[in-house]
Amino acid sequence: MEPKQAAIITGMKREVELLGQVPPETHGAEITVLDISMAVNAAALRALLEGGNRVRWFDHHEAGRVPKSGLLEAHLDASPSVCTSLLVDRHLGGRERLWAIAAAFGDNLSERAQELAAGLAAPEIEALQEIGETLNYNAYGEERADLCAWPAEVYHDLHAYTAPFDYRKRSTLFARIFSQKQKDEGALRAAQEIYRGAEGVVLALDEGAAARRLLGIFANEIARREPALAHGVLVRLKSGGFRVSLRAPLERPCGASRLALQFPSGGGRAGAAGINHLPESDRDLFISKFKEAFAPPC
Ligand SMILES: [Mn+2]
Repeated sequence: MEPKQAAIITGMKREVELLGQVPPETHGAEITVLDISMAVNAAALRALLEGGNRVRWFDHHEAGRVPKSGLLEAHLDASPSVCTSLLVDRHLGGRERLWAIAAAFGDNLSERAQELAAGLAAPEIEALQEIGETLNYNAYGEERADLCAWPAEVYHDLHAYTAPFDYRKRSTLFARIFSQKQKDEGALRAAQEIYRGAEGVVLALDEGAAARRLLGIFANEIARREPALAHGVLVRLKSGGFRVSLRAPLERPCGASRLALQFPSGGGRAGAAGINHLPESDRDLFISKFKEAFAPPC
C-alpha cells in the first residue's frame, strides 16, 4: 500500500531476533517490523530509536514493556484470535482483505479466515488457504538449506502480484514450494504406528528433510484429528536412537512435559514437549511411561 525502496531482513520460523540485523549505524530510516516479539528485540529497538529511526511494529506475540517514544508506532495485540496479518488488515481498513485471509489461514486461524472469507466461492477460499498454508510451511526447517526458498525471495516474487488468485495460478516459485510440501506430507503419512491405546498413539518415521520441515505442523495436525488422544512421534535418527515429539490430548493438555522430563534430554510444556535423544534400548520403556503419563485423569 505504501511502496518504498527497502532492504528486507527475514528468517526461518524460530529466527526471531531479527531487529539486531539492522546495521547499528542506521539513522533516520523508516523500519517496519512484522510478526516478531518486541520483548526479544527490546535492546535493538532501543538502540534504533536512539539513532533517530522511525519504527512501525505489527505483532501478536508477548510484547513486554513498550518503550515510550514519538518515533515508535506500535500495533500490538496478543489475543489468540488475531495474527499479524489481521493487525495489518485492521490498520489498512480491509483494503487488502484477500491477502489477509490467506495469511490468517497460514497462521492456523482458519475459523477467523473462514469468517472473513464469507461470500467468496469455495475454490477461491481453497486457493487462499493453499497460499497461506504453503508459505507458512516454507518457514520450517532446522537449517537454511532445508527451506525450499529463502523467505525474502518469496517476498519479492509475491510482491509482483496484485491478486492472490493470480499468484496462486502463475507463480512458479509458489508451485515449487507447494509440490515439495505435498511430497513431504506423503513422506510423513508413511509414518508407522508402533503403539495405539485408549490414551494415545505413538508413531515412528525416518529422519530426513521432510521430518525436519514438517514435523511440527504434522504433530499439530494429528493432535487435532484425535483430540482425545495423546500423540508421540519418534523420529528414527541415522546416528541411532530417536528424537521424540510429544503432544498431550488437546482435550486434556497435561502430561507431556512430565513424561519428557523422565528422560535426560527431555523438556517442554504440559501440552507439547520433546526428548532430544531417546536411545533405541529405551523404546519400550518410553511406551510404558507414555501409557502411564496420559492415563486419565492425567
Ligand atoms: Mn505470527
